[in-house]
Amino acid sequence: MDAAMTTGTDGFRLWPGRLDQAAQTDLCQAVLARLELAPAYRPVTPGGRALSVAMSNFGTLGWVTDQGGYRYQHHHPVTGLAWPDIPPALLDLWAELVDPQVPPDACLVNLYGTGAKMGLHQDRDESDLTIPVLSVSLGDSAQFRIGGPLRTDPTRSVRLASGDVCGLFGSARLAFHGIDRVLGGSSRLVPGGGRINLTLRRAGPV
Ligand code: MD3
Ligand code: FE
Repeated sequence: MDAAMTTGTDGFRLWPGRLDQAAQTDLCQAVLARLELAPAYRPVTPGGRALSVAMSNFGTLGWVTDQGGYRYQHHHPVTGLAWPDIPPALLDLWAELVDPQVPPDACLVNLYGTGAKMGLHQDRDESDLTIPVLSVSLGDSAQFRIGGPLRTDPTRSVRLASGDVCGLFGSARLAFHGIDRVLGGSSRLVPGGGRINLTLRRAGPV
């Protein structure tokens, strides 16, 4: 049993400060280097509205949204290139905290500038919705909201800071969740400020 704390929503696990300062710096560097090859872009919803969050992906599959809908695909929608590899430190984290037998094949990169947020939603575009999701936060802190499997379920708010890792296991996997706001200027990790969230998933069949 490690030091992870379990919170009120069953299956939501938070490891505060799981990455130390050196690990955060190294991971941020690994992410920024890959974004040179797979630039973050502002996706649009199927309804045609631009998200306030900029996105890119690492891994064999990347999550995209456009007027054609939500899906996973092998190529960056702007460059047409394959996504860069998932940083090895993230694969190690998944093996330790989730499952060494079934690795993630998708790492969504969310970049939050001042004023960016993400509305309440479920993640359900993956082929096996019983496989957990693991999320790593870097840079500015965020006010994260998580509820239950119904949009109308009560929600609670959790502060996610740089170096925090959270896991969505069991019933939390289908919980509605979102980012209410980012606390600008709360970290100096990301050059130019802002928040980077890295979400590891198994999107394709096992
Ligand atoms: C709860 N990202 O990319 S990470 C997303 O901070 C997303 O960028 C947020 O929601 C962010 O889909 C939240 C924490 C997280 C990730 C996946 C989840 C919470 C989750 C899946 C199910 C339930
Ligand atoms: Fe999500």
